[in-house]
Amino acid sequence: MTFATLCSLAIRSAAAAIMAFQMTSAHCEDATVTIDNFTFEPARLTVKAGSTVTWKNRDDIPHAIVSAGKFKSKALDTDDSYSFTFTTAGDYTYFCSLHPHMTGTITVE
Ligand SMILES: [Cu+2]
Repeated sequence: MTFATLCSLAIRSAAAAIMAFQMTSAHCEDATVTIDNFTFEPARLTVKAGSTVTWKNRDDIPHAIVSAGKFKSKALDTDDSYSFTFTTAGDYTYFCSLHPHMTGTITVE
């Protein structure tokens, strides 16, 4: 095997690695909102259209996520999660139906 062949093989595998990385990052738009101490963290989140946001309850009491007319979870016990896929751009405000002072916003672009 010549040096030139080795070299082109190395370039090809590097290119394959970069492509694999780009394909992986295209799926990295999905995001998680953690619920802890009566707070959505982060309270404001921006994602691309088509992304799935998952809320995970880390509190030891139940919470529920409601965005009027858009989505609604059941009451989430500790370590329960709820996911919603946002297909349309816009601002989605939501709150906890059990503790309405808990609010958050998902911005979809
Ligand atoms: Cu709550």
